[in-house]
Amino acid sequence: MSENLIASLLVGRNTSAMPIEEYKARKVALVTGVGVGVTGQDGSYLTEFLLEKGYEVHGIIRRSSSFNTGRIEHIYKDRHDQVFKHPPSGKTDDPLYLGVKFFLHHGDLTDSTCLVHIISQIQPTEVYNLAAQSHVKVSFDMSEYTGDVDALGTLRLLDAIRTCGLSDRVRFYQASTSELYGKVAETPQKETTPFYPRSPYGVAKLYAYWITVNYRESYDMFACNGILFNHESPRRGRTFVTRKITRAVADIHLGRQDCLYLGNIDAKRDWGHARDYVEGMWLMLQQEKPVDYVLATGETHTVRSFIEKAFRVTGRTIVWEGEGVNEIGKDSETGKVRVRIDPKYFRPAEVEILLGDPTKANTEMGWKRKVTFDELVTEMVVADIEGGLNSSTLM
Ligand code: NDP
Ligand code: GDR
Repeated sequence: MSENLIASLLVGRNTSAMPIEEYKARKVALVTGVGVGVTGQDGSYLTEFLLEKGYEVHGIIRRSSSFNTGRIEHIYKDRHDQVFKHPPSGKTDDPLYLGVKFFLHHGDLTDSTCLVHIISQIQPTEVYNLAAQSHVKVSFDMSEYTGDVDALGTLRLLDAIRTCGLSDRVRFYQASTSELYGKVAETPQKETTPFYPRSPYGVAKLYAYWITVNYRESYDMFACNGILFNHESPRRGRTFVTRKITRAVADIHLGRQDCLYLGNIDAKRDWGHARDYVEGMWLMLQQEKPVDYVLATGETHTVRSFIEKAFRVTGRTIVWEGEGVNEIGKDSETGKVRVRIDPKYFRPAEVEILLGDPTKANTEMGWKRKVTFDELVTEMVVADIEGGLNSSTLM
């Protein structure tokens, strides 16, 4: 059965008769990884960004027994809600009205059938594959699952586009990562730096990277990889180190916590703000040709220095004593121990340093990060203090 015949048998929008240029002129995005509850950092920022650009946005979410659209609550309105049918201002650019262009679909990257079905229904012009088991430490405990979602999930999505006969009509973005560099071959890392992943997550993402390149070369698809260095925000998942730190600093400030337990505080990362990075994702799909780009700040900082800066936002100075697993961080004024090392957070293999070179993205796409390291840390700490004061569970 030909791909086009399969596509025509599927229930969906009738775009098959539409000339290719007319099809491509539409602005319909499919985003995986918009998340329910407290995940989906990038998906939520990207969805906002695309809605503001006038896109119709479709998000894939997994079924959850505790359904909670926390990250996207402000842009997702129930279809029967009178508010968005008649926005208070009467203007179609009212943020409340934007919700009318945002749709959620239940799906999973482990389920090919549902991916084919969703793509055939919505007939997207751009697909952003952000869904992943994205926690590096967890990938050591759930390596097979991580491979299934992060590696094969990408293959399933690319194949679903082909099965629907849309290879020449869809632009595809793959959320690749600086974890590909792992045990780094050179510093700073750029598009040509060899890969040496150090975790089941990194290895799964390596497959995803290459299958994206392979589909571009084999089927002439507009498919590209964004090799993104760490990016954070107040919406960052709570178990990633930056958010774990800013939440603890806020809770210590509010008298709700005594001490923060961490693993390797000498690891170095190139941390930017997620809002800047989703713009880079979109820019990659607006280029004339599909090309892979590094997005990074070009600065690296230790986890230790993130901790110091975060405490400083609340007026506290941390001084360090001891060595190795016995090292502690004390409040210089009160002498209270605020940071301790817990080896359970060490990884079987660590990525010691990451530092990206974003020159290519800067010169070819005009992309540059806007938010500095200090601004990022401050925004996250302040948001966690405000969230703590409001006892919000959505942050
Ligand atoms: P998050 O972990 O916050 O979000 C990942 C999303 O993927 C969640 O919404 C999760 O849904 C969803 N997901 C997980 N498994 C599946 C599945 N089987 N099917 C469908 N959806 C699934 O990640 P980020 O927003 O931080 O990152 C987005 C992407 O970018 C990820 O692929 C990540 O690996 C990559 N990346 C991130 C970087 C960063 O610094 N943030 C840097 C480089 C790459 P649920 O809520 O149901 O769990
Ligand atoms: P990373 O982010 O592994 O770089 O992956 P994470 O914030 O988890 O770790 C950064 C560094 O901090 C060290 N660390 C700790 N990490 C966590 N999570 N918890 C701790 O208690 C702790 N103590 C020290 C880690 O060892 C590490 O060196 C993120 C994810 O978003 C990936 O999906 C993405 O691909 C990469 O960034 C780029």
